[in-house]
Amino acid sequence: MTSKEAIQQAATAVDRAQRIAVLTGAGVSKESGVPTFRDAQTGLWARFDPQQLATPQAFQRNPKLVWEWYEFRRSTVREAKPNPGHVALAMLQKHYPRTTLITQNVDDLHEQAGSRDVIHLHGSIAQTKCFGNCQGPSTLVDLATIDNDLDDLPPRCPSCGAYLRPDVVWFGEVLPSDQLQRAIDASTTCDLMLVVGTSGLVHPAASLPIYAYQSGAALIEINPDRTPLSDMATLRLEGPSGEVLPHLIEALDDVS
Ligand code: BV8
Ligand code: ZN
Repeated sequence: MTSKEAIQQAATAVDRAQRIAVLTGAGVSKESGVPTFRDAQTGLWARFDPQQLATPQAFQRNPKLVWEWYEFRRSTVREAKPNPGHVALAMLQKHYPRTTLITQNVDDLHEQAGSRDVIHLHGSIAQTKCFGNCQGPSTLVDLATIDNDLDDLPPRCPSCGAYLRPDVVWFGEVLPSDQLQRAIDASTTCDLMLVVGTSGLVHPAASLPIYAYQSGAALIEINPDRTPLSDMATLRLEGPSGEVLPHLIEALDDVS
């Protein structure tokens, strides 16, 4: 099937759907210049495996190294702008209000593009919290309000003196239960799920399309590569989301 026909079919499925869920992964931010988790890391981080750094053990073993990795990634995210894929998803939500956007990403590019009420399964790299959550989960700390002694990194919690850390979910940590529950509810009640830019390898996020499929929803996968979720997809739109999603939104004009 040519990609034009596939786009038309996808547009018809979107237009007919009563409730749409969208699950995005790092691939949707790639065209904004934010490397995906599976991309080879660059520069001085090239020799590190993100999965080995994004853990509480790595932070406890070498807090300064992990803190500086996140500072590097934060600076990349700060420079990044939403790409046409993010904008297309915001337009989808606007034209089809019963669309729930669930992201695994820790950037805020969906919000910058105009998406609202985004479910963040893995936290936010822009936020910082006390490692001990001394005031309760999450004890957020505004870095601008503390003196950031560059010779003593990571900075320390002003309340209890523990190290500060990024407000993201590390491997081996549980996801925020309210966000996860909202995501499960959206996945089990939708009749269409768009799965965009995710390798489908990280759980429990990768289970959401399976829940949707098992609940009878159609899945449309948007990804240049195949993933473990591809076999469940009713339709695959092969290509970068920054190109495919705008075509999908354009095609909606012909079907609605
Ligand atoms: C937990 C924040 C339990 C940090 C992240 C069940 C089965 C197997 C394993 C487990 C399981 N349950 C738990 C586990 C362990 C683990 C896990 O899943 N391991 C995997 C790797 C085997 N899960 C966890 O540890 C989770 N916690 O379950 O806790 C628990 C229970 C009780 C008590 C204690 C604990 C926590 C997981 C969250 C980890 N944190 N992020 C940070 O960012 O630093 S996940 C991190 O990796 C990212 O946030 C992202 O979510 C994920 C990477 O996935 P993707 O987003 O898919 O990105 P990826 O690079 O993999 O793929 C990109 C895709 O885009 C590719 O397909 C590519 O083809 C495509 N692409 C490329 N270019 C484009 C594109 N697509 C579109 N357009 C393009 N232009
Ligand atoms: Zn504290």
